Amino acid sequence: MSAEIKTPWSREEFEQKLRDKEKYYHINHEFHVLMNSGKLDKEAIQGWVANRFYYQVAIPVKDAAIMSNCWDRDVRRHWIQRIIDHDGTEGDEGGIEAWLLLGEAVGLTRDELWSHKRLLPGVKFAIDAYVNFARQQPWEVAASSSLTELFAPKIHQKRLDKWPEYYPWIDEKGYRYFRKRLTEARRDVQHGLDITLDYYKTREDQERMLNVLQFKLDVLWTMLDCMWMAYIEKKPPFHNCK
Ligand code: AHQ
Repeated sequence: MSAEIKTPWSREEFEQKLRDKEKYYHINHEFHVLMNSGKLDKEAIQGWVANRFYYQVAIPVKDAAIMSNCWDRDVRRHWIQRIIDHDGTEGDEGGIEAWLLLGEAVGLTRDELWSHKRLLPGVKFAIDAYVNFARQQPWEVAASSSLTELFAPKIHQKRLDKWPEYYPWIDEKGYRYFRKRLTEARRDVQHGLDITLDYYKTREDQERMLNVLQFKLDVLWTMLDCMWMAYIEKKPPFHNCK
């Protein structure tokens, strides 16, 4: 029997298929559900901030890996902005600095964050898998894996809406990062979407892209699974191996 010839989705259909993946976004992970309903204790909030710091410092490395594989000057002129947004420049200290302020706002020191001493092994494995994916895949494939940010503005807004009410002990200087990403994520998503909708031509390629997006959704979900064990179950790795 000849294989069924599947016609490619239109740009609009393809974009909708990507957006239909929102149900797997980590805003729906029980850890975020507890966080955004005020049910996390201080240790869990501090653990999340400390573990996510590794993700924040990995993003510019991931974006530099994408650029190192990209020969298209115009794409690089756009993509480099993502590195600047996190690493900062003279006068605008950037997202990593803003996350360090979040760390101080929840009662951690900058050294504690930079030491990564609270970084859980499984969180590191998930994030390293994302960076290595960006190193090894064609730059367009790695670029398209950033499209989980289609769903990110909602999660940043949720934190800005809920945290002051549920966690009044957190200094409001910590919220700078979430505010910053509301606009940056929307701009990045437009560029990532344009690249993605242009690159994946055949139906087979388009369906492969859905798996690329699922890989990144799995990275984000797995990070929170590890944090659940450590900060909700209070069972970090080797907790019972005395
Ligand atoms: O703060 C986030 C960020 O800068 C990025 C870059 C982007 C990428 O290149 O993969 N993804 C991403 C995300 C950020 N924040 C996460 C959150 O929950 O605060 C969400 C995450 C994403 O959706 O991939």
